[in-house]
Amino acid sequence: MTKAKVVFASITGNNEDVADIVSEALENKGVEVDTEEISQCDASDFEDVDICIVTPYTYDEGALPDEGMDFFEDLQELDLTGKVFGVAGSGDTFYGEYYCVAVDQFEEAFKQTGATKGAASVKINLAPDTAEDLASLEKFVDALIASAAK
Ligand code: FMN
Repeated sequence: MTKAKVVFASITGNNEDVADIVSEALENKGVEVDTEEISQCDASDFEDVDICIVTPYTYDEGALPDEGMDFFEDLQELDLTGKVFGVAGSGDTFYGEYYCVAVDQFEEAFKQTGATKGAASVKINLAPDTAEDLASLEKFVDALIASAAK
């Protein structure tokens, strides 16, 4: 059975919601999923799964989640060759050029690991509650599953 781990960073709940939507969609498609808050787990947990996902918020003009800094540093040191990764996060378009910068930074960190980008990164404005948001997250999950099956 394909295994996935979804790691979220969230203060006000939007990225936890993104993680829940992604996790549920994966489960509905037969993937075994473990979902955890970023400060409660280790980046090395990704070594035990096929699909590695992070859903981070962005703060203070492009800053990564404070509580996720250790995870972010450790992630870049891993060898995740043969695994598939995806990043989907909520930010706020109000922040202009800093919109969802953490999503781009986690994508760059994953690239250091040798993992394969299984889906285009998804950026959600605030709560993931529009039909468009849900469709893009569904597409994200489908692409990750297809990539993991290759
Ligand atoms: N969103 C961005 O996209 N870029 C930012 O630089 C950014 N800075 C923020 C700074 C502050 C002080 C606050 C309160 C929010 C900021 N945001 C920024 C918006 C949050 O990322 C957005 O509200 C997100 O949905 C929060 O996720 P959460 O509900 O999972 O905590």
